[in-house]
Amino acid sequence: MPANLTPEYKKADEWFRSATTDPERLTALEEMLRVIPKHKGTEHIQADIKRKISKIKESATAPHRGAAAKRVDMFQIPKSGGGQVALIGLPNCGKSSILAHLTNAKVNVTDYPFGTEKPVPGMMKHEDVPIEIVDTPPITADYAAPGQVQVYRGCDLIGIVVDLSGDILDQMEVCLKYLREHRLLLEGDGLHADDAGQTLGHKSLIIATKRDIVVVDAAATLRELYGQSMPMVEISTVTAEGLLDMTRTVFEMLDIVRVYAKRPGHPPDMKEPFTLARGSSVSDLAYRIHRELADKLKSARVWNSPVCHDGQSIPREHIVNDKEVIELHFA
Ligand SMILES: Nc1nc2c(ncn2[C@@H]2O[C@H](COP(=O)(O)OP(=O)(O)O)[C@@H](O)[C@H]2O)c(=O)[nH]1
Ligand SMILES: [Mg+2]
Repeated sequence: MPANLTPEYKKADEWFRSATTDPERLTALEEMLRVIPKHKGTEHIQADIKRKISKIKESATAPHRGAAAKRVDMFQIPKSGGGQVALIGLPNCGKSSILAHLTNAKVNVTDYPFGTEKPVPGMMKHEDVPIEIVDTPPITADYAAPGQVQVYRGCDLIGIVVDLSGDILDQMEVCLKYLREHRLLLEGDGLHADDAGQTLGHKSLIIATKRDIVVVDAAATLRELYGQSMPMVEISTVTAEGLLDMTRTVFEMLDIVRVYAKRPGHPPDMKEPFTLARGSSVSDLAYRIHRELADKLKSARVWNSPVCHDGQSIPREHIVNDKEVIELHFA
């Protein structure tokens, strides 16, 4: 009996074939199983999908052994700082220049394409908040480095870098196609969840570069076409215009707050704020500072708060605000 597979199924199958990690493969397989027409002609395919699903699930729970488990994956960037933004863009659009300008990372800025071969993380700052930014190899209409998708899967925010002096529409289309194919945008398929219940879609913003050399107003066109769907900033790494706006927008989109911890009888540590997800409480802060101590948190006081007066006692449930100074008293 013919299988008569639907376009929907073929799309899921393509997704499976392009998937680069087991969690993504698993999600794609589950999608295939969900959309496959259920009749006799597809029974063998259904069985095959189920077999693949159990195999992945088994390997996920099996203890890792030998060298294979230890292999370092260069596309797996461990996170640090208040959040991680990963750049995506075509060759020469200015990705590496952003890192060269804002971080200490050693990147290759080149006037020829494909100067960046592997992802390179660097630390930029919004005021005193460190935010990690990841430079990546370029993508084109037909090529992206195998494994690159993992960088985007793991980040908090995707920065679509568009060279204003180039073909802006083509660049946007290539990036959006790649992100959509991998369910990385917060729209349509991006809302698809992985097996841990996490949506695959990520927030994204457009970083329009080379503002200094554009004559015609390409930025206005870009904003008109895509400004509704995501925030956009215009920058130049030559004149440094727009860079503060970029780091501020990234900070706001990360939905984090910074707070300064204070020990009773000591001045607050204003050098290194703690960054917490917006909506976190005083208990969450205590937990961040010291797991074991969190249970012993007795009381807390706050300064520089938009909702309390300086020195006010606050309960452990108090939702912390950006820039608050919090004094923690442990039993
Ligand atoms: N005028 C101007 N040139 C830039 C700007 N950003 C990058 N470039 C140039 O564009 C070329 C490619 O930059 P690069 O950062 O290596 O791009 P990547 O391939 O996306 O990493 C280099 O010659 C840079 O000097 C900018 O804001 N203004
Ligand atoms: Mg580069």
